[in-house]
Amino acid sequence: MLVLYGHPFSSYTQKALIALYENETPFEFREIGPEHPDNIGAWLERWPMALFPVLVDGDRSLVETSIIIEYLQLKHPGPVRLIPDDPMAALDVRFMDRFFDLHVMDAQQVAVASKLGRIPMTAEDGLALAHERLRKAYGWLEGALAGKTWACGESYSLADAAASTSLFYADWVLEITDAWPVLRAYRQRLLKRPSFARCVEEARYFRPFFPLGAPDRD
Ligand SMILES: N[C@@H](CCC(=O)N[C@@H](CS)C(=O)NCC(=O)O)C(=O)O
Repeated sequence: MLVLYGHPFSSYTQKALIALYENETPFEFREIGPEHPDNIGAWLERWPMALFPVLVDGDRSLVETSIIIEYLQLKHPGPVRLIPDDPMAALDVRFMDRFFDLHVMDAQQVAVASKLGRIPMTAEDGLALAHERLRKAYGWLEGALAGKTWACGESYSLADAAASTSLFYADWVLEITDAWPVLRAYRQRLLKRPSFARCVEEARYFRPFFPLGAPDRD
């Protein structure tokens, strides 16, 4: 049985959960939190970098969500293939996955990390920098997503898993208004995808803990 260590409100945990839910892959979820000290010990033993999620498959521990999702497709494939078989199409998917992690998720995390005092920057400066970076990313995505259903065309992929969670929280840091209509509509489509809709529901309880204050919207 696969085991996933993570937290339901964590964006990267949700990215891995999307892949598991898409293919209805059986797994056991072990929540990281003060109520589960055993899980914390087991998680840190497997990944001293202290980041989640971590996927455990027998003797093997996997970290980094993009790698976890690639691994699932190699070792526990299902009907939904999140990385295309065609190598050039796969390259496009991997690029967009990197874009969402590095230019959307990382950007919004600056606002959160500065608010929590985890980086040497005031919360005000952190929010300003996050806004600057997100405006650039939203602007680029507005063109890159034009005419597409999903990040790389008509097939839902790894890139959409990354987009779902990064855009979900980015919108809470800098709202994706009508100034970016293509991106706004894409985020709405992502929210309707059953695998991600399930993640959003499972994490709803934790919203009061969002460090910047969660807005009253999905
Ligand atoms: N690049 C990593 C990022 C993982 C990551 O940043 N996880 C966050 C949660 S979303 C974390 O573990 N943060 C540590 C903490 O909150 O203490 C991945 O793709 O898995």
